[in-house]
Amino acid sequence: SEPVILVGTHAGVRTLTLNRPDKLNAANDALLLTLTDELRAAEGEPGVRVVVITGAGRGFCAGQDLADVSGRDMTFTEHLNHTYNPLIRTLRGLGKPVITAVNGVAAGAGASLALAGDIRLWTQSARLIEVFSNIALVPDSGSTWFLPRLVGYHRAFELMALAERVDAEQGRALGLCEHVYPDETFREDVQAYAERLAARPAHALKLTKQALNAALTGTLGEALDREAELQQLAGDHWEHEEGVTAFKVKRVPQFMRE
Ligand code: T3D
Repeated sequence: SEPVILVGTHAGVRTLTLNRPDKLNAANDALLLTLTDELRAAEGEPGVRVVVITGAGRGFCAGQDLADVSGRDMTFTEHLNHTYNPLIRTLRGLGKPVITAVNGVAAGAGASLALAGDIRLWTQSARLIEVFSNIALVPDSGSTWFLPRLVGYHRAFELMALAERVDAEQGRALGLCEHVYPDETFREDVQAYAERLAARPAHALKLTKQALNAALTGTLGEALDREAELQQLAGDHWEHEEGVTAFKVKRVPQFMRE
């Protein structure tokens, strides 16, 4: 049978494609566990500098596969702790940038996954829906953490309570994505963006991601202490020397050495 996650690598960019297109890539356990395993595998591969998560077909991810819920031998809490939560933790903890390339509808936990990316790129026809309340569940997989930080408490509550569709234009205005690309060129535009990111200093970006994620939950004092500590790690790395040397001799820095 078809693999639930397709894996491809081109020019330092590892692309993980959710592959249940007939169901808009609704997530079953195999999809969630495989995606988490693939993120962990990407961490260990030096040739992979950026990871892209996207969907096959016309959807990005329609959230939990609702055909898989009844008769399950796990509580909701157990299920989240077994599948979605390790996925979101792994994504945000990964020492490499993760781009969520939202090629179509992102609903429920699929919306959470879309928001969890370090960089979020949407196609023109993408839609994000905090659909949980339609089936009388609460937003999970990090949506209650991501969304209010992006749009504030009140807009987040309204989007969640009414399960309103956010289109690409609104998504960009609300800060739910960094860029919107035309449907016709989306895959190429995502690859080009990812390659641009792959050419940046990987070690410095790893530390930057670590610092930003910790700063979102801590105090200013903690952030200043952490910056001072991580700056030493960045400053001692060859990337820093390369950047400074390139600046002085007026050439483009070459960060793709390893
Ligand atoms: O641990 C736990 O289990 C709790 C975790 C919860 C996390 C969650 O994500 S809860 C939220 C679950 N997701 C939903 O409730 C979304 C359900 N889907 C929709 O509302 C709509 O499909 C969309 C708004 C996403 C897209 O609408 P549309 O009109 O573009 O497409 P469609 O025709 O509804 O869907 C196309 C097919 O995909 C269709 O199958 P068919 O009729 O062609 O055979 C549809 O049934 C299937 N599909 C879509 N979403 C799901 C799904 N099948 C199973 N599960 C889905 N979530």
